[in-house]
Amino acid sequence: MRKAEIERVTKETQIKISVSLDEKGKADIDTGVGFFDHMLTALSVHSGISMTVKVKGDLHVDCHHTIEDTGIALGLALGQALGTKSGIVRYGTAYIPMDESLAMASLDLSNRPFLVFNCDFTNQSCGDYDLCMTEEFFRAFAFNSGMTLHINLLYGSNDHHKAEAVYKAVAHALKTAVTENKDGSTLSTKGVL
Ligand SMILES: [Mn+2]
Repeated sequence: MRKAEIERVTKETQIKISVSLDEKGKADIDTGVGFFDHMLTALSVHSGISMTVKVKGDLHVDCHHTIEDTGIALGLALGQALGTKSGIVRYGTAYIPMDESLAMASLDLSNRPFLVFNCDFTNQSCGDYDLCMTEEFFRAFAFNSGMTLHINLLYGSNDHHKAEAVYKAVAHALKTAVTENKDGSTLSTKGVL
């Protein structure tokens, strides 16, 4: 099962998203922001989570609403697909290099939304993607999926590499965390998340 579909429409964005946790990372992404499509494709392929993401946003303003609202809807879809979050590994941590850059992501599918984000960019944008939206995307994604998410860029110089290493590190941490555990139990001393 482990699937979900979300449709979210506001005056700023129209979003349709579906995710499937057990269908091998097939990505069909169109947000209107090329570099963001590149990042979400990496998130899907490297997490092993199939994602269809179709967004029509107010790009005549800038990319802010499009990226933040995609994070909200994708987070809601992930949370819905995970249900009670029982029967999964729950935690994941990954270090991912991309050439000179090294990113670490560590996450807990805990229903305790939190974001720690330590990554500075040199430039304002990659293509029409504002790099400051990386933090906004992951905040929306973490808060709407019920995830504690820590992102640290250890070092790097090229902004494209830095951002891509971050998205891929989150993807690999997520891949581990959503894996079903053998006995289907809830990994919590409280017995419930
Ligand atoms: Mn790239």
